[in-house]
Amino acid sequence: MNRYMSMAFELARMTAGQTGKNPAVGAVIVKEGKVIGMGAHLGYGKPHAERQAIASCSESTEGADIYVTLEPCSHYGKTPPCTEAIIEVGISRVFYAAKDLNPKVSGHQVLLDSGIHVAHTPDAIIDRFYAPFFKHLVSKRPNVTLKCATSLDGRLALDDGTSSWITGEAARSDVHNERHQHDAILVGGGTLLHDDPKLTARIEGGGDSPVPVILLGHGELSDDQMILRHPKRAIIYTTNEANLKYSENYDIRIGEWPLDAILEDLYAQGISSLFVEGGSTILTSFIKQQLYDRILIYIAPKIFGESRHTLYKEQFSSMEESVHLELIDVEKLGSDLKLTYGKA
Ligand code: AOF
Ligand code: ZN
Repeated sequence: MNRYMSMAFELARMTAGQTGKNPAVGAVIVKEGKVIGMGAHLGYGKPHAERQAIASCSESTEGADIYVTLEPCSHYGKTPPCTEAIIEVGISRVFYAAKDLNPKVSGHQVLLDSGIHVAHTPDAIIDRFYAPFFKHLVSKRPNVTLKCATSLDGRLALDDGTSSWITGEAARSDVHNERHQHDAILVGGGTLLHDDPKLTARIEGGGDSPVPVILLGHGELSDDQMILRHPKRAIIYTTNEANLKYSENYDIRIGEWPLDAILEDLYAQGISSLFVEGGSTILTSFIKQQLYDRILIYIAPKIFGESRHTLYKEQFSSMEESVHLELIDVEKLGSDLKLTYGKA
């Protein structure tokens, strides 16, 4: 990868997880071998990377080159087209790495038509970085990551339900990093009422906590739930109208909501990535309905023995029917393992 593109990519990577439905993008402006500006898209609805980079320049951009990780946009969305800004300030060459598959975007052609030199310089690592963005753009639902921590024998808890502190410090801080990278975090009513989780992202220097989403079923909220103190307003799907008394604190959505309708509803609210933390009833439903993109399993070096609390709560009558996954990554975190799977 060209070193200016690599610098732009670093800017994009640093802002991953804070741009919501939008992709994280970085841009670097170079003139006569000198970096004269740089910028990143810092949040949903905020100026795009190219405009940030242009605004940061203290000298003329006339005749300069711009390196952008994604094809510049050419449409009026929440912000005006980047192509207009690039043309206006006299940039003469544009290098971009990933093609924007958003059908509204045809920046390459627009720039060419205005006489600018445009080069698409694809890079496998940058394409992989944008794959989740293009996935939800097409599926119109958030990318779903299922997460669970298990014992070596695949149990989520002891038979009596004890499940705290399964994995060690390194695995737990990795989970907080994953939370930070997702727009929303989902748990079932059982987990909420039994464990009273905070559902925040606690990483060094703070962290951007995901919106809590609770599939409460017929359960009833109380006045002392931890999520009351969550920095973001939780969305609660429930069949129990008694929960309407918490409408000031939460976004209460009454009714029988099938999972796919919930995902559509969340996407319509700007949520493009969802981190599902269980419990096992919830994990089972997502797996059974094939509504996931990745499964993260953190395995502790412990044996829980006989326990009802398994990752998948149903039985299969044949090997073919069982859930088949593809192993994507293996990481050692302290004494624990982090396994990342996709659909086979
Ligand atoms: C760019 N540079 O930094 C980003 C781009 O609603 P808007 O105006 O923010 O537009 C969002 C779309 O723009 C998004 O779906 C994607 O196609 C593109 N994102 N484009 O030129 C950027 N973030
Ligand atoms: Zn743009």
